[in-house]
Amino acid sequence: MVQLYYYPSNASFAPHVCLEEAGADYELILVDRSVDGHKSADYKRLNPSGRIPTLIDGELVLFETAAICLHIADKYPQHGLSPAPGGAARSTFHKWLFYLATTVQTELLIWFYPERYADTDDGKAAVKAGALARLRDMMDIMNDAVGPGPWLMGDQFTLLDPYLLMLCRWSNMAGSGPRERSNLNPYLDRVLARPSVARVIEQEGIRAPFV
Ligand SMILES: N[C@@H](CCC(=O)N[C@@H](CS)C(=O)NCC(=O)O)C(=O)O
Repeated sequence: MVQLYYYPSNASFAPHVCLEEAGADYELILVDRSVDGHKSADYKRLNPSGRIPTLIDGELVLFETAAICLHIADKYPQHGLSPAPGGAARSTFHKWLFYLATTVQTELLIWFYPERYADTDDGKAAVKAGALARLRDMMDIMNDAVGPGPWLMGDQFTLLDPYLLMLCRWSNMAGSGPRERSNLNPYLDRVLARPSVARVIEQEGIRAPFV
């Protein structure tokens, strides 16, 4: 059985949805952020970055959200959480996965942790304002990318969809207005309507509205 170290509404959300989509046999392990559990020596032995999530699958210990989602997709290929290797769809899928993980998610971390980039209150406010302006541009890009959907990859629901849903939730907290975008707005409702997503929201005890 695989184990997912998680905290409600953290980056563990997308892998958690992937496990549900795949019908996987898994165990959730709460990392108690209220006592900085993600910075404990025991946790950092698994994930030296001291961040959430981490996935254990037998001898394999994985961190990095995108790598964990890809591992689940590869382990349960019958659920089609990623396009088959070798074609244009797979390369397009990689493009969006890297964009979400390395550009959008990173910008969100700058908005959520401005103290890592500036010391003064004014400096932190400037860091957040810059991140928010870039997040607005990114929401425009993702709005165009989603188009009429129904999913980011068109007809195929993939791991990109819970990933983007999760980032839109955080981006909404930052004030970038994903719900104000004409394609993203109905898209978010479609992803939220997936039974797997509803189960994860309930299991993690996340209050409505999600985004
Ligand atoms: N690139 C990492 C980022 C993970 C990450 O930043 N997780 C947040 C929670 S959403 C975290 O653990 N933050 C605590 C910290 O940065 O100290 C990933 O995708 O797994």
